[in-house]
Amino acid sequence: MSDELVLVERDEPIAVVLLNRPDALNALSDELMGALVDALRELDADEAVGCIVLGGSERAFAAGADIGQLAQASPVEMYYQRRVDRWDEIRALWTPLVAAVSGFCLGGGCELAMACDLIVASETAKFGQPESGLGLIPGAGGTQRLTRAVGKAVAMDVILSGRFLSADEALRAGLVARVVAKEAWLAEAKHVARDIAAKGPVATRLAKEAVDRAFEGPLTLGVEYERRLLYLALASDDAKEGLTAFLEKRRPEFKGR
Ligand code: CO8
Repeated sequence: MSDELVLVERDEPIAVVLLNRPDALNALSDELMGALVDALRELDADEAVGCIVLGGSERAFAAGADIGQLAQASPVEMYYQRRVDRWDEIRALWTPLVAAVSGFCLGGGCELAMACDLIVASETAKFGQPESGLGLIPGAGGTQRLTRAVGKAVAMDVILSGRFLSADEALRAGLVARVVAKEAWLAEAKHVARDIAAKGPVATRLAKEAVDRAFEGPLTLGVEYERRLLYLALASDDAKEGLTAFLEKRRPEFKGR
């Protein structure tokens, strides 16, 4: 068993990043988050990687922030060191990110999955924001992203009562994109990632940016923003190749340009 906190496997055009703190159900210590952000940044800079899968183990995607570290944390230090700000770097990645969730996906773990672009879940997955049981509230986007994903009623229930959502409930509520049999959680996420990576890289990156806009600001501005990104996509070599390949009845060869 490796003692690396994060395991990275390149299988181009995708890469798989697995959280690896099995003894603590992948609790997101500062060290683990640092290693994760470094690994993701490196993969994001690699043009050969068209989509990244982020997963944990079969038992747990991640059971939240490291409670031992949180109990020792000085709020003022956390504020000045901008400890939670590094989570924003995950949202700033260009490369599409698929969360592969099996087992516990709680607190900061649920927030990490929601920071990805979409979630593929095992039927065993349990989603929750149990911070209220610790006398805390979510702090890495949970109150905002969960509410936008599932609406106020379910978000209030989950965040205030600490109730876990089953994979099927999460699917019905709109939190996850696909639920699969327990042995298929990682294989299906890789399959989705390969589908994404086979598309035009400029297009998938711009589309991700445009969809994210749906969660910020008014609809008219989002639609205007999308239109400008479409013009940018149209100017790419990938779009010329994709359109020409369709007309010539052949498979496109995208270059990410
Ligand atoms: N932090 C540290 N260690 C943990 C955590 C955690 N979040 N979760 C589990 N562990 C450890 C346990 O202490 C235990 O260690 P040991 O074997 O040494 O005693 C080991 O993992 C296995 O856990 P359990 O024995 O408890 O396993 P069970 O199957 O009985 O229970 C549960 C599994 C239900 C997941 C249970 O472990 C649990 O309730 N964990 C805590 C869940 C939780 O409250 N998460 C929220 C944490 S707070 C948070 O995420 C705030 C985020 C704020 C933003 C980020 C700021 C940096």
